Amino acid sequence: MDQHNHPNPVSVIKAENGIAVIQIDNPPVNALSHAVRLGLKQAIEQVEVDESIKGAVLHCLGRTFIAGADIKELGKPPKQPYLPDVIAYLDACSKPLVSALHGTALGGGFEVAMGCHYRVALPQARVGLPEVKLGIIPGAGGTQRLPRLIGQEKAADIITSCRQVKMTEALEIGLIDALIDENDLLEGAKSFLIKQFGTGEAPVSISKRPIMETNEESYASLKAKVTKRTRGQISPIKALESIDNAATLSFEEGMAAERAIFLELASSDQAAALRHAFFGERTIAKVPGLENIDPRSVTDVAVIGAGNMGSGIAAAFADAGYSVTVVEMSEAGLEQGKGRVAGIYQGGVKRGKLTQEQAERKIASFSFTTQLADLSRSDLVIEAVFEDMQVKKDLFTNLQSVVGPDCILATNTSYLDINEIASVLEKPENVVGLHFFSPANIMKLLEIVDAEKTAPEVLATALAVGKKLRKIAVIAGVCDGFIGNRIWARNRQLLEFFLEDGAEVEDIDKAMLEFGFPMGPYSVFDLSGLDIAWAQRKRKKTSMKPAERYVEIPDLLCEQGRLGIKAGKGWYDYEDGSRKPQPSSEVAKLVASERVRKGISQRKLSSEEIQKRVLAGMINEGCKILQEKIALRPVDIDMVLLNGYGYPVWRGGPMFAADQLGLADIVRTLKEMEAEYGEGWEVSPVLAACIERGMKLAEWQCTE
Ligand code: T1G
Repeated sequence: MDQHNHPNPVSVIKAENGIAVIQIDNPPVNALSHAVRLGLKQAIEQVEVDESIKGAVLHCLGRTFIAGADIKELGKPPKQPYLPDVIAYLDACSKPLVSALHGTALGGGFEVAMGCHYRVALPQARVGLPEVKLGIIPGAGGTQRLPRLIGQEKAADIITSCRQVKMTEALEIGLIDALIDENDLLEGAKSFLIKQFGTGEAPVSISKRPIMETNEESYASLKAKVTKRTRGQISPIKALESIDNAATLSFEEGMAAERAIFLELASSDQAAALRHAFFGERTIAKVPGLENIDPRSVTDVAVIGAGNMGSGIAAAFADAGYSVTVVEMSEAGLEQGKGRVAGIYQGGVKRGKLTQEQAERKIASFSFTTQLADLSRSDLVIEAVFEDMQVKKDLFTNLQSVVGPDCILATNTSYLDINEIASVLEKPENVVGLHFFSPANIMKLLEIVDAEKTAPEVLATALAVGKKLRKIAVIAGVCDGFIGNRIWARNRQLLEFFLEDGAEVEDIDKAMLEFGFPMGPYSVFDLSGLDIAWAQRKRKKTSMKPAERYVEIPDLLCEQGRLGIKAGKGWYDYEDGSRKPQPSSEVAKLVASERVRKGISQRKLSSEEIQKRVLAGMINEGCKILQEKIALRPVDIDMVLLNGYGYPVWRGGPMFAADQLGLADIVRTLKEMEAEYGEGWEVSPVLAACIERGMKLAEWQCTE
């Protein structure tokens, strides 16, 4: 049901013992829309004037307590009554109020709860203040009340990490007053209030309490860590500033300062980008044409090939509750595979995420086999074997005689043509690409590759599986590199041009770090090893047009054994087993001599120019992907880059940036690039079409 049109989302129900229930019903997540804020204000006024009411429980219908402000309203001019004012009414209520929490009480939802005198919750509930993730700060007292409730350090941890706090911790640190163990939350909350009446103690609202004591030293160290981690993102630092105010200003002054920061951030580019990411994650799951198609049921999953990728995929499925069989063709391979799977969980033990017993139970839950015949009951088989067309075709041919008619055969190939793999099968409609990113049990991104003959039901099943795996699952069409690797390959080419034209390796890395990527690209290449890309380059070179510019430097590096960190040298030097990159004079010399050989006169490139071109290059390739209908919508491309390639989430993704910066500007940069780089760098007609029609790139439909 539409959140805005839901009638009377707030009502006051009178009950026995003088306790009223303020009930909120605003599906799906009881967001604090304008109607809810208005309803809450009126409800409190009613509670205040009705002499038969001695206290009230704030309770929500549906799957959750209030999950926060209505994100769709953020960024638009706020409408009265504003949330901080509504919460001030709760806070000032002369009758005790208890909020009864279930589901997720997040953001403004938890701020409402902190406006009440008490908080009780079901054991499965979670609370948190995730505003920073939306590029804002808690804007309805969160930064002022939370330090009063639990101290500045803990408040800063919760607000800057955006984590959802479980109830055992919430009770321990004082976020809630009691757990309601019985099934009936509402009854439990009423009993709690009656017990409070019995104590005879007057409740003290959080705003009237002094700030809880804070360990100054560890608070300072937390602040330093946050500052380091959030390079480029404004909201976490602003949240810390506001939490600091809680100690130095009065409650009222602190609230005013919080509001000012909140309003400034709510209309910022970063907040718009982060809202785009929030809704984007949800949009990609809505695929036109699949809305009414029931997915097949999937419980038994087999993964063939237990290398790093295969064992990560197997762990991802096991962690999501699937029954998993791991297949290797030889006993020796299987032993190694077992070792890799065990290694994943032992790593969890080392990092304190799992107990030894939990790890052992997990490891014991896998089946291992060398026989394809053991897969007769599989619902989904994913191959993660060697990237070779014939190997994959043979494997799928053998599989089709073993598995049932509805078994989905998925390939994890990164570059091979899935249409060709499917062509050898009797039921090509059962073939789909499931392109995971390494480590597959950790990385959020999953590209679901829709091949020519993939059945809609198979695609719907892949999406449902992606959701259960808690991945960001994006549908892509078949092409070299699908969405992510295709854009990345283009970007890699550009980074090589920068180098050959005059920038140094470390300048390029610095520019990309400043842009917000977690690592410089050349450091990443060294980390992943240069040999895989080398093999691809050799393969691609054969299909390149003669006029296409080709930079030989990476090949020369590989020929000299500079294969990355694992070789102790790559784009950088790594001395004595260290993983810290040191600029390499050998590489600098090699680059310089290539410039001379090709007659390129060196030109310095500023960080700004590097960043501008990288972005324009990604946008252009993204537009070509749209035009070829490889991606369904621009937002799908953004979600790929944000979740698999380290693109800074607070920038929203390249396609989002194109609209933010203006398409005409992007085209200008692209024309310069086309003039310099030539073949392969033609400006996509999608951009010209959008400009001509006066529309945003975000509005581009895959049906165009
Ligand atoms: N506003 C508007 N729509 C929302 C929403 C919200 N806060 N939360 C969810 N939705 C929509 C969502 O788009 C989807 O719609 C549907 O609800 C179900 O969501 C003043 C300013 C609560 C944990 O950041 O984390 O308070 O796609 O698919 O997996 O300080 O939604 O079906 O059309 O995600 O069960 C702070 C955001 C706001 C919480 C449920 N709050 N939401 O997860 O379902 S800022 C948040 C979530 C704030 C104050 C500030 C999750 C969830 P559709 P879903 P789910």
